[in-house]
Amino acid sequence: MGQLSKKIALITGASSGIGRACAEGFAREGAALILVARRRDRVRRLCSSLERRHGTRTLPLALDVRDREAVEEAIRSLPRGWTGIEILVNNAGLSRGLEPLHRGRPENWEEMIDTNVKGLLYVSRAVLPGMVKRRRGHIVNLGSVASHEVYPGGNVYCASKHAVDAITKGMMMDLVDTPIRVSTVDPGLVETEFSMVRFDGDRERARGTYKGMKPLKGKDVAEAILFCVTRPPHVNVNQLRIMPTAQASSTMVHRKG
Ligand code: NDP
Ligand code: 8X3
Repeated sequence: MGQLSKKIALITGASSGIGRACAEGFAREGAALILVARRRDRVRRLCSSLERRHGTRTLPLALDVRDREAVEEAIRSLPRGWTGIEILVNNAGLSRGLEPLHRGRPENWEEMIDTNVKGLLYVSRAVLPGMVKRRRGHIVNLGSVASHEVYPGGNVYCASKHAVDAITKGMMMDLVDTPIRVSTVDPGLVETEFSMVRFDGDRERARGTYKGMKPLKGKDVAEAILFCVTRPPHVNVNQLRIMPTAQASSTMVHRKG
């Protein structure tokens, strides 16, 4: 029996990186998983693989979290046996570009704000009423070191993660008279597809982000998230910051060579 035995968890951004590692970790602990991302094939393959390897009960959900109506409809029409979501991991997110604001692309700003801020709000708004009604639930938001610091070129991405921090704190206040818990897990550099997305598929530039240092892996962050959701009901981990040992802040990273 795992620590999350039969609990239903919905993880957004499960097709890659931290979300995918979370799905693996939650599956090992016996959770039933609703896995959300836009890349339908990846999510389906992951679900089949978790079912085969861990006997996990899974529901793949191809969904763009920026589409408010689609999010509402998907949560409203969850099949029988999937409606009692106990854990929501708001992980879907991305950065686009690293230009100074005066050279930035407004369509990149929109994509980051629509995904990292509005997408998180839409999914939370759709899932939370059920949690409040059942008086059970835990929401884990993926923040970042960028929720607390700003770095050159990080302008709008950092603003979106500062917003995640404010929303998390607001949720804690709004839910303080319920048993529902809210946490934010805020990593430093994690080697995922994040930098490939930020630099529009430029592999060399993406690799440069982690050059000469050992970044976190998705699994390291997934373990931190698992820690949050496996505490006793009276314990809420408000915020968990996790960095590579070679990173002291957004801008201070020790690199060899
Ligand atoms: P990845 O690029 O590896 O994964 C991002 C995930 O988000 C993918 O599964 C992607 O799936 C999904 N996603 C993106 N946009 C949408 C959307 N509109 N609707 C649904 N799903 C979407 O990056 P990470 O795993 O690193 O990022 C996960 C989270 O962690 C993000 O919120 C990021 O800001 C945060 N973070 C990352 C850090 C890092 O250094 N990597 C550090 C700190 C925080 P698909 O494309 O299939 O939709
Ligand atoms: C992602 C890590 O340092 O690029 O949130 O902001 S960083």
